[in-house]
Amino acid sequence: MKKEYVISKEDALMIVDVQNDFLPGGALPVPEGEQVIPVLNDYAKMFKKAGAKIFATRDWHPPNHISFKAQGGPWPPHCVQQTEGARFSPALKLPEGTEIISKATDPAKESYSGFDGTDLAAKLKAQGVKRVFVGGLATDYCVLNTVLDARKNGFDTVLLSDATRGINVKPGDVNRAIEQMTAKGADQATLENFPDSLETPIDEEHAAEAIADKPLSKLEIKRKARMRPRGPYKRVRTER
Ligand code: VGL
Ligand code: ZN
Repeated sequence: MKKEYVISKEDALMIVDVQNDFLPGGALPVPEGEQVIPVLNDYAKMFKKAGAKIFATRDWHPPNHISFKAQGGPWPPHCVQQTEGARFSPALKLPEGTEIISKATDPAKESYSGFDGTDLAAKLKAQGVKRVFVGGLATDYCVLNTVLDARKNGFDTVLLSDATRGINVKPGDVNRAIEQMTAKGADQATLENFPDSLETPIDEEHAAEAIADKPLSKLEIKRKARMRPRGPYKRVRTER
């Protein structure tokens, strides 16, 4: 039977690192990373409507961060504080009241998790949050470690698997990350597991299609729209 989640004030949405450098044209692009944006916009709208908390984490490195190749780390320089690459994607619609959590700000320390070196756990607990839903970039680094830390901090945790993409430095990394999260008790969900999302009204542009093609559900119509080679996320980073 399909699981159905009902969002309440005791839930939080965690949007992990949807920053220009992790998107096409960025310094460390995650394959298909742009595909998470319209899905996360739907989740954000849904969580906002339900009165749930919304957090957006960002990788926020100093220019000499230990994870950069010049310092002997594995990554090209990315998400350097105050740069265009560190900004959230302009296509990401963060609802009013979204709390921003900056992480990995210490030059000498890598922190993939949004909980590591931040007050995220304290904030969630102070606000009575019991369950967190996590999506964003990248599945095999910051999403993985944020989910594992959410479990360590005692939160019920759900990976939004349609709203995350990974790097796969080694083939299979993403699958192994999902196995690790599942082994620690994280559940997995997609938009189909949120009955509320099906009530999202379709827009004018796609109304004709809805009538012409009756067997498609509203959710499927939205999905089809996302597959087209155009849309708000096509504009990401074209300014370069
Ligand atoms: C990340 C690699 C390096 C992430 C951050 O956000 O998943 N990955 N820094
Ligand atoms: Zn980083």
